[in-house]
Amino acid sequence: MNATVQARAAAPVLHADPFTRAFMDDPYPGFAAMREAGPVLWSPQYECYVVARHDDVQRVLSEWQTFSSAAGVGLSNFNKEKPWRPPSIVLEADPPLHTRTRTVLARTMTPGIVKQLRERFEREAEILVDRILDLGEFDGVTDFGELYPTKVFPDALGLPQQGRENLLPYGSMVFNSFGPQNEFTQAAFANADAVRGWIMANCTRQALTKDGLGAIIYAAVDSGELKEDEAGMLVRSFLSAGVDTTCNAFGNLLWCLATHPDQWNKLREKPELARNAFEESLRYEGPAQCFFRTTTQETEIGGVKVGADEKVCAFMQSANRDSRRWERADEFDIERRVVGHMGFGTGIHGCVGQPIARLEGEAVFAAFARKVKTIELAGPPKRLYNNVLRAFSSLPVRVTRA
Ligand code: OVM
Repeated sequence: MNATVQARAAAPVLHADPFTRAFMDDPYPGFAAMREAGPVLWSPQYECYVVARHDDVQRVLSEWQTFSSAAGVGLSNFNKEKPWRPPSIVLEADPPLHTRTRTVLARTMTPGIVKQLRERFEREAEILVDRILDLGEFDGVTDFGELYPTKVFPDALGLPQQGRENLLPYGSMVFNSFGPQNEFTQAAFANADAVRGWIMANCTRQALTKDGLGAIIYAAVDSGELKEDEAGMLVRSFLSAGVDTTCNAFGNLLWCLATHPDQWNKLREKPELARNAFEESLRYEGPAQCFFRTTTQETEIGGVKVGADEKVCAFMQSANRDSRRWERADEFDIERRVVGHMGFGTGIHGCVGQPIARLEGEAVFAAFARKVKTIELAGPPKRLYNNVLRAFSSLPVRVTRA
């Protein structure tokens, strides 16, 4: 037995398959079993390690020197397999490349820019909430969760109107591709060429308005920080990470409110809790379940040896429910002190878009809290199956006006 095989054999075995409908229907017992089995598990099925406890997830996502992103943050190891698209120059990169590209992205989401966007975002939130109140009974995914981020975010970026229906299918391709090649990946890639074609065509300088966040990225070309094609790749990152995630987060929080009347009443009484309610929903029912890293050298996790060039899957949503870290981990509590959740990841790759995601969440759910009196499910929700995103495909909801 060589050292790698020996190390693999020393970790407890993960028998469950997290990338199945049965697991996704209710992942929490599966996550609890992973956390109980040990600090790090070995999945013989996927030939990867798995961490599911809060502290280990936090460490794997923080120690970028040992747990690299440059070989991909999905199951596929780019050292061994060709990626399906040119790797992201921020997500699928380590310093120093990552530092340079992230600096430019962060510049598009400063407090000053968020402040400028707020008025528009709040106006659109009012329109959205008025529309669902007019409907009375509506679908929390297609009439609510998907509508807002697919408008305000591309508007802010400076993307043309034509073809925006490609944004969600592209997000589905990107996030499914982080998992194994299975039925979900296959379905997501059904119309891949057309979707990818539109995305790439609309990442160019000419496609974007002169006054949006996209233009700020292209300004970094003019100042010599980026090459022209790198700016296009960073716009691609916005389109990959910025739409599907927020849409699903909105659906998930709506479901939380419809099924936790005590929390809904608290929010209705205090609409200023909207920002923390959104944050708590990212802990309790976050849209991003896991990301992978690749070991750059031999290391150990909780005393278990892990070899070099091994894939490690960090289950952020399990960390978010770890009772080692959270009191009443399985309770949805919008007044909880929720800092330290892994819904945005953590470390140098922690979500760069979180100021905009929070702005969207706060704007929509503050308007919701002010204008809505009652909320309840109007039928059984249906799950959307995606290797990495936790989401509903349909969420029948009934609301009445305050
Ligand atoms: C990117 C990208 C894609 C998906 C997610 C993400 C969570 C980034 O293309 O850079 O961050």
